[in-house]
Amino acid sequence: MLYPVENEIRQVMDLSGIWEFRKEEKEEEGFHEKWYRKPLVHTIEMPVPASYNDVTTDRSLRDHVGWVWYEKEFYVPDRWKEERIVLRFGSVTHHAVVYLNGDELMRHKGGFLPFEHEITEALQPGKNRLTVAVSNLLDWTCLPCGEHRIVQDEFTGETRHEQEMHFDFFNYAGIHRPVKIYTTPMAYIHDICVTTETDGEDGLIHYSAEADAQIHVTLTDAQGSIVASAEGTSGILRVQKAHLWNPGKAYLYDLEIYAETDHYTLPVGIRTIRVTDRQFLINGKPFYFKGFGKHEDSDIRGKGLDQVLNVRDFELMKWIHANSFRTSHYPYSEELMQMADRQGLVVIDEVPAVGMCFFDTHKVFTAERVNEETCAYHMQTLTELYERDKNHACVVMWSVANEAHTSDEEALPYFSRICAHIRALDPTRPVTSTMCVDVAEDQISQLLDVVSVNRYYSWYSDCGRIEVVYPKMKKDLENWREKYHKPVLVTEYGADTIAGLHKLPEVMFSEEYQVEFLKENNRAIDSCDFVIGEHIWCFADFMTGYTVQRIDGNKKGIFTRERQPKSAAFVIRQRWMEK
Ligand code: GCB
Repeated sequence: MLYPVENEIRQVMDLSGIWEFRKEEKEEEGFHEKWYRKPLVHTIEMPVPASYNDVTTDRSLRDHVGWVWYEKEFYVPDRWKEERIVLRFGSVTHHAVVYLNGDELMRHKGGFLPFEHEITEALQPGKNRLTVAVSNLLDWTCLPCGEHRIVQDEFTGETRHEQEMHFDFFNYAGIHRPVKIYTTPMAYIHDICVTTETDGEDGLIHYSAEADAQIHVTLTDAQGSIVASAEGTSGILRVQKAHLWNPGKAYLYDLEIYAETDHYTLPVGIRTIRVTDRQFLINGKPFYFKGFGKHEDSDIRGKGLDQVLNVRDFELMKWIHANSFRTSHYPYSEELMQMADRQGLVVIDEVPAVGMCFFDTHKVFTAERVNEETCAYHMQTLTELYERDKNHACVVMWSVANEAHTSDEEALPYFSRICAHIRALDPTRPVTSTMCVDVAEDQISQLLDVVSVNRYYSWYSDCGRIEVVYPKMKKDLENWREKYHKPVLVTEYGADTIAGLHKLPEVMFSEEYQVEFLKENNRAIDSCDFVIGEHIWCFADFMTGYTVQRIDGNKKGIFTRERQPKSAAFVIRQRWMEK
């Protein structure tokens, strides 16, 4: 799926700004009363893109479970008459029903990926009205997984939704990424796919384009000189003495695709990826992952796209000498992925498969678990993610889930299908999935190229006992190695830390404890030569749901939620500078 671009042919209109907004008070009243038929009434102003939860002072909106409604009026210029016009959402969390001028246009499930629909015929002359119903409800067929039920309020007797989540971040919702209207000519370039390899000093770009007309492509280097060209919908471009896309040293060529009346520019980085039994190779050189699991999260905006924040986050990652991050626990914005391509940050791209329980081993809940429908939807989400991100040089590995219950007996058949699916889509990138289970119980890492483990010794177990970290972590990592003979990546380790809380000797939640905790984990990591990297949990503090384990969110950030350093940041900076 192509990102909308503007050039001499294609135009883009961004509908970001203030929209009309209304929360449902009664379940599905907006659908029953057909709120999409007429302009919304009883509205408040709501910014787009943003989560709606923290913008107002209304607790019932922050904690709302169910549907809310957005509306925006817009015009398209008369000069677009001959064009094909498309309406595109960067993401709406988690379900969207879109109406144009009172008629349903499209539906989308999944809160972190784009969707679009051609509106050329549906547009009316003059003013148009766009209405979007948005729901944050999650069940076992959704990613992330959740459970919701309709309950009767014991005091008022009214029914309402109750939502249970099995993941550790606040269930922010709304129109989180830009809404755009873009044009193409009637005969247009539908899609492009590139993969790259090297041949000695030369780079090879395999391209294939889907278009309504004859294709001509050229490749320009960063100076604007044409270095290769080809005809036809697919082919190979040879770039002599190619500049490779390297971590921390990105180099992007522009692939210019011309199709009679259409033109599209795709930035392309030439690089190779290979995984051996103990190394992760980028351009044939061993790559050691230094970085973080992150979140798209900030005060007031929630998960809404914020380029100020994105630039700050990348500045901080460069300052601390990080070279990579994982899009825990869902795909991040396209704008962020483009920044990673430009700045040479390496990305592990994760689908929103978090909170996955397979088998009701303990019979704690009566609800269902991950099922056939989840699996089909999981595959569809992987397809959508692949379609969106396939051409990014920064994406070096797919993560198909976070901390699924992989000790459950259904996990192996389930993940066999999931891994086969992503490998069939993309044979060029390795596959991983992060693990929290005990190595002896894990059923699925045989399916993966890299074993990724999340570990919290002296935090969730052996609370306060820093001295257990080194022996336990070392043994644990060695056990994974022994069982699977694959490279091991530590994808999470971290301790909640209240910025400004200082204690000597170090105690849990103090800045000193976080420093010692990380040092001991790093000592264990350094003692294992099969470990290919360390991603600290977490880049910055972030908001979570309500639980007594969290005081105003998860505080395992190396940076605060305001993106300022805790003491550990300086220690990690020194380590990564030298590593
Ligand atoms: C994990 C999860 C992450 C949590 C983290 C924690 O294992 O993958 O989502 O936030 O632990 O802090 O407990």
